[in-house]
Amino acid sequence: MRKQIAAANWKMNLTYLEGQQLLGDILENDLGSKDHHEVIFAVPFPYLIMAKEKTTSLKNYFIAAQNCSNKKSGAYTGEVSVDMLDSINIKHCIIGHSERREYFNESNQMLAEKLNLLLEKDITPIFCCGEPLDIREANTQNDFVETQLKESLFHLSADDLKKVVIAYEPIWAIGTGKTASTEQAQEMHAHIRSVLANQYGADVANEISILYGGSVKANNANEIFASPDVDGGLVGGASLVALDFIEIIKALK
Ligand code: G2H
Repeated sequence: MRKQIAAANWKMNLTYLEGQQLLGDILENDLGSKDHHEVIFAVPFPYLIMAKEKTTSLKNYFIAAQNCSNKKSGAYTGEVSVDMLDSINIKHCIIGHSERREYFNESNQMLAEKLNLLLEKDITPIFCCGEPLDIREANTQNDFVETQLKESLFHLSADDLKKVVIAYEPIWAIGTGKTASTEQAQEMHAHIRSVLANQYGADVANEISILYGGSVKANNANEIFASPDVDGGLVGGASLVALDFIEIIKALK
């Protein structure tokens, strides 16, 4: 079975102490023990080492950065490099979240550069894609997402592609309380898998975990995750409440 993943994206929320408390509350339930399950916490940069220390002895729990630089090193004030993440043993990193694409002008090309740097260090990229509302209303979301995938991922070898986790996040569903319907999610996840299959073959495409993101909550995770091509979720708001995120972990197939 493909890896089923519950990934928390804390975004720019919580103080250090609040983050420590939240992690402690979730980890004392140790829910990530099924072999094909992974629980990932994408925490702000200053909390990475603390979070890493709290999870190192636990199976199937991982800590992710929420972003990384597309530059290797040098005079880029305020940036955090892949080598820095590697040096503190971080093994996952979100890239291309729509908030970064929109507010920080991240392009598909820039994300391809980040992917290369991450894969060189054997860090799993959680690559986000997804369409804005006007594209959904024009019913051109399949082409839009296909272009994101092609321009950022298709230079990779099949072996490298297999290391990538994809997160489909329709922008109109992020933090809005609106979720894609299970049919809309399944349809797009199947489309993403078929785009990958056309380029890399069905065996490769079938190995890739595709997460859904956008207002995943404790009360809708079961239904969303049940779809055959949905392999878990990237969760924002609901990952900030221990009991809610625990329910979401429990909803993994
Ligand atoms: C989408 C998601 C997490 P939320 O951005 O990446 O956030 O669950 O708050 O919609």
